Amino acid sequence: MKVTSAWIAVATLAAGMAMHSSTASAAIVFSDDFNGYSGQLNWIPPTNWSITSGSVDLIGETPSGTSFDFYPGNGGYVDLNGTTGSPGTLQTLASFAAGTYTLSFALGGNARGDGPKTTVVTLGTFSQPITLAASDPLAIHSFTFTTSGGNLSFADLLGGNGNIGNILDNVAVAAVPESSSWAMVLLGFASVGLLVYRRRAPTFRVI
Ligand SMILES: [Ca+2]
Ligand SMILES: [Ca+2]
Repeated sequence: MKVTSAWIAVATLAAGMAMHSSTASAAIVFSDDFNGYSGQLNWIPPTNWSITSGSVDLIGETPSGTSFDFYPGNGGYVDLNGTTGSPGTLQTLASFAAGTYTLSFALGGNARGDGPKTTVVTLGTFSQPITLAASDPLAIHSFTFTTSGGNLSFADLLGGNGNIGNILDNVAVAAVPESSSWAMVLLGFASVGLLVYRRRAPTFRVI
């Protein structure tokens, strides 16, 4: 095999690998594990979030102590129904640009024996309701989607006891590079490499 065709083979392989692993190379643009906040019923987030309707509680094991620790070992987390009887909407202060994202978060059942609760997750044109039974474990949910952009929100719907909601933790948003732009970047590198090789080629030629 000639070196030039080897170059092309390597570049093609690299481009193919990039296309298949674009999710893995996604860059985290927002994350919150709720571990650094003081616990508070009817929580007023000091940063990152606002409450746009109803109320939520910041509970679990927090720097201010341990309260209502339904999922021990997870530090602080959010009960999406506060203590006002109105389920809450927790919304990021940040607005995300239009694009493709992988959103992951931990969501658990209410753990207090109330009926099933529905949390609606929204980011622009992406919207996903998730209904959990009281005993459903705190588990990772992950979605990759292309959206018009906007703020990310988690909203519990009204149902059952308005002070008892699903439990939210470990929210992360990663921007996923477009496969085509990755391929273009790699094609660019390959072209530069080819030019460098051609310029240097006489130096390495051994007969
Ligand atoms: Ca946590
Ligand atoms: Ca509550």
